[in-house]
Amino acid sequence: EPERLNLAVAGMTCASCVGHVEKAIAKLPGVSGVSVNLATERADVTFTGASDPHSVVQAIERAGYAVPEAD
Ligand code: 9UX
Repeated sequence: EPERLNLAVAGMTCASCVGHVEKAIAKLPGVSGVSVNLATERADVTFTGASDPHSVVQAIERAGYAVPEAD
């Protein structure tokens, strides 16, 4: 059963930023779907047990963006 995660992503200023974040998350093992929205500044991620929320946050940060503390 896939899990879903919806996270705020800070620092995206253009459409290419969206692509960078999506690509970074999609590479993670166990991620079966990712959709990043520039207007809402949120990422929706579908994943299985091979990944976890912390890995997703780390991937976003490695790509040069941030996940606000509250999210
Ligand atoms: Mo979004 Mo960038 O502008 O190098 S991809 S800022």
